Amino acid sequence: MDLAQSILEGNRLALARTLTLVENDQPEGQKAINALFAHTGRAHLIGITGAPGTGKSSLVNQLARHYRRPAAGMPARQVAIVAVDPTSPFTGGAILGDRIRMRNLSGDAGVFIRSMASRGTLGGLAATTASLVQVFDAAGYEIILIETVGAGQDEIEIARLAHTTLVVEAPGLGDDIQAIKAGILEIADILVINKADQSGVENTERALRGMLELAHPTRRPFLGEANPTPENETPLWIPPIMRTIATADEGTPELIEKIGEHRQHLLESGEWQQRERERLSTEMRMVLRESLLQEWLAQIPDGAYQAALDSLYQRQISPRQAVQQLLQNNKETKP
Ligand SMILES: Nc1nc2c(ncn2[C@@H]2O[C@H](COP(=O)(O)OP(=O)(O)OP(=O)(O)O)[C@@H](O)[C@H]2O)c(=O)[nH]1
Ligand SMILES: [Mg+2]
Repeated sequence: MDLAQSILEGNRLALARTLTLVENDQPEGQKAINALFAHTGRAHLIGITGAPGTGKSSLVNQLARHYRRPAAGMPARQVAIVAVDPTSPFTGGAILGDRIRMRNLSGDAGVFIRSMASRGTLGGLAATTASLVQVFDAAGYEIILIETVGAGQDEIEIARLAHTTLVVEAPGLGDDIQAIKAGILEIADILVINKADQSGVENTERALRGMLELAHPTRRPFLGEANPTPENETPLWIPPIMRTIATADEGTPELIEKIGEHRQHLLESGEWQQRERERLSTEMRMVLRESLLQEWLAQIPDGAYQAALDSLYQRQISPRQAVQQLLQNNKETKP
């Protein structure tokens, strides 16, 4: 079966098989991506991240339902959900929990849910997620929801993949400013206070607002400086704070509207195209670096790399000297 062709024809089995091949870094998976790549670039990638247990999966579930059954006049969108779980071996239960919470979506052919357990081998979690997303994009999934847990380097890298990133907080957690990692606030396009049925919502919102002002100070002209002409400036997006109750499906339509506004903002400001280009160039650079390294390592004399490392470990040479020596020796030993 030609996987790429079958995927383009809407074959879900081919899609599932390709996702597995891609996740396991199999050459067949890469071959499919090569054939599919021209069909990518249409999906809206939406990242959902935040501390464990804030209700991300419940929220993703509601978002997907609304995208499938939109308000009158809007077309239903095909939705893919990628649940990224970097600590999977230890939290197998959490994945199962996600599957159960998302059960009211199963049976809908317009939704495809994928839990990602492996870190992949080439380029790590972010690179593997990027590849999976490309497959979904080509397959015609217009909305791709990517759920990640926490604020580690992996999560931030994955968030950079998304066009729109939602950072989900819950009352109680947000009261402690220390609990909100500055890094994760920086990547937020929309802040969501979920579990708005619980007490402490106001405190959380106040804390978030305070942090937002630090992260995104509103620009005022200095004394004597001409007022910046708004027409000439790229409009600034200040992350809005939204409240939701995912378990009662409250606030979801408003959240979807904000997500749409953010998309519109990206398109009108030119940031959409800029983000796409940055992402693609980063991906190409990553692959190039890795390929050059592997190729070069394969053709240097046996033991040369280890010898350089040993000298380095004994502090006879610095890391730069080690590299210089390797590059030099390699040139000299070439015919
Ligand atoms: N009261 C209340 N509970 C909620 C709300 N949203 C989710 N929950 C509950 O919070 C718990 C965690 O929800 P999940 O959706 O699994 O949270 P998560 O952020 O995906 O969790 P991890 O993926 O494990 O980090 C579940 O018991 C949900 O039923 C809400 O708006 N209000
Ligand atoms: Mg979850």
